[in-house]
Amino acid sequence: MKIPVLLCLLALVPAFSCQHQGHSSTIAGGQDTLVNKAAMAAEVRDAFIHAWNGYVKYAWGHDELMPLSKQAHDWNPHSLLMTPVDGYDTMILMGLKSQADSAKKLILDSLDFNQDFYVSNFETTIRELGGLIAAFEWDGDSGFLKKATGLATRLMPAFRSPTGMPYRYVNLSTGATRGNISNPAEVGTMLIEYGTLSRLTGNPRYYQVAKKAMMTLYGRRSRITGLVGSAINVNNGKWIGKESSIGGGTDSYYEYLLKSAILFGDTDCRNAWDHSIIAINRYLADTTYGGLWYGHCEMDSGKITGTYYGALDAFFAGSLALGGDLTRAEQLQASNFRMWELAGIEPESLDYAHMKILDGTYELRPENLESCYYLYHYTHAEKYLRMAKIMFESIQRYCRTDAGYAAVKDVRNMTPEDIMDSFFLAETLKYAYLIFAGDKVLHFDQVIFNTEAHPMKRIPG
Ligand code: DMJ
Repeated sequence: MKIPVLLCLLALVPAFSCQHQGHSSTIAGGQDTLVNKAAMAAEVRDAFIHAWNGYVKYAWGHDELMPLSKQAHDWNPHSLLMTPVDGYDTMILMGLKSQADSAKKLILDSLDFNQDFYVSNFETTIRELGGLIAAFEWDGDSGFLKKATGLATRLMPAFRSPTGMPYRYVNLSTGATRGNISNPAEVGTMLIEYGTLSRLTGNPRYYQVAKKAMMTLYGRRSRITGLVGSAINVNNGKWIGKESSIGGGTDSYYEYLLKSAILFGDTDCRNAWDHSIIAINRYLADTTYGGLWYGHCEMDSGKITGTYYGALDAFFAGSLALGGDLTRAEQLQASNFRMWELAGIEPESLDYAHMKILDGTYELRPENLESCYYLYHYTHAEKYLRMAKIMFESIQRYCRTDAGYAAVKDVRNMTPEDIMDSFFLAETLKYAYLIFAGDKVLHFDQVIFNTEAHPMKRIPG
């Protein structure tokens, strides 16, 4: 019974065939030999070592490696060691002892947050604060917690707005703020980090400010649809952009409602997620064009404004799975993989109504592999191992350089770009590794990942 049904489905769903060069079998079919998980985990680990070696050789002490020019890039006038901080817990999980030792020494000896410049509150929270907290959780050295607490103290002035929703930028030395026009992701992606810090330090203040920001934003949802918009003034709580989606600028707000509900047993967050997911599926889910996608609409009317989807949206299959909706999660992951296969690597943005690439950049993003990891965890279906293998192999093929891994300027011609973002080490390679290495390395059900893939331990009570 099983095989003919599967074959029929495959005939109806061309998206499940691997079309680009080098892959002749199907994802769902059983023609391939089983994926050798141990060999794949070793390959991903080697890829991490290669990326890290490039950083060590050409960008040591800086934020990021430029993998083509073999130079260093800093986000600010002074490095905040973005790559080592973001990549540290991946080294621990991969058992890379000597790399972890040298990264740890660099971080503990020279990471200094007393800097007179403005940083993005969101990026610094998810990469630096999240990275340092996870470093403490998995390494145990209190030096990491001290750095994390020092950083949080410097970021906290960002929340001093009339509404409690944070400003986008904060000066780490003076506490001055700027950027009152923000978005759901930058307002509502703090509670995993700040809440965990409260748990670790016993100081409830961190939890309180981050939760207030998130709940204030939730309170500003449309009374008609239940959706949030794209841009909000944190001084008066008025929406400046009313386009609603699950994509960039909104994504991790929804992710954190669900994850905070699970990590902290927070009933307000649970309630907000339960209501939001109904609205998302009612107004943004789109099955008109074959498969399941999530598009854009106007937040009050629910009127569709765009059939756009992209690399960032791909995280949502994982959130659907974590939220218990495995049916939609599987459908969306099939679309995610279809997007990946369109040019051999996923684009930043796609019009799914016409399967037309709108922005061909690939920034070494993790979300597609992240969702694949969630789906494999929940289903143990071999097809997700195959998807992950294909995605990882195309990164090897198109992004690997002699100094590290490079983003792609346009996946339609695979021209490389001189960027290796820190999330490649924090997220992309971590999720790829965890798919193949499995629960022996990290028990999925015992952690919640922040949006930068830093695993926070689930502590009962
Ligand atoms: C990461 O910094 C985080 O995953 C964030 O939530 C979205 N963008 C990047 C990765 O694509």
